[in-house]
Amino acid sequence: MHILLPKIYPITDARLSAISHAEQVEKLIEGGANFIQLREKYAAPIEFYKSAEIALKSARKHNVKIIINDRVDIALALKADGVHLGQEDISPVEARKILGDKAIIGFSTHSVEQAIEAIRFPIDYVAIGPVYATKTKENPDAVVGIQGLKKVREAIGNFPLVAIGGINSENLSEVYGAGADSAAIVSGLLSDADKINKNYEVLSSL
Ligand code: 3NM
Repeated sequence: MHILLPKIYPITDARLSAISHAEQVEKLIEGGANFIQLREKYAAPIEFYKSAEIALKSARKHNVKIIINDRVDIALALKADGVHLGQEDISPVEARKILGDKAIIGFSTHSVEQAIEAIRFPIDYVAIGPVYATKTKENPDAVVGIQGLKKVREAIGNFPLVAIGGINSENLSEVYGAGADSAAIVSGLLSDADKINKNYEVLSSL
């Protein structure tokens, strides 16, 4: 099942923005976002669950899709629109069994080989990264670069492809030029909470 990805795919970060997932979602929606991933690497599962529940309520009011990072259980419990899985999370095959046909399932890859393997899974999009150096992820994989992104695009045909890692207004056009359908962005969107809506507007107009 392939989906139509947004050009800009925001991913929340409560530490970096210093505001809640729900507040980030509201600001992103003000800026025009309609597809947002909630990512929480530090809080306890109960805290993430509660804060995702509030974020999801405001998303629902605006018909905005919410994808939960890593946690299939939280996505299922909250009836979120989908889940984004990493190489060390439960397999997309199991996630598909749990969440059903309608769920959106994304899968992170960090090399051409992983991307080729990924498209055999029952997923809706592949993410490749980090395209550029990033400070947002702890222990990131090696930078794949624009050349790596191009190679992934060539290897996976027209499969929906998200680029991630160090993307900002300056390198965005290069990322699309290399074949990404969508750019997933954390720090380039929300490191200054007061500018989140404006940043989304600007990035999505490029
Ligand atoms: N995943 P920023 S890089 C969450 O390579 C994440 O799979 C990556 O944040 C990967 O836009 C990354 O601030 C961090 O660089 C992206």
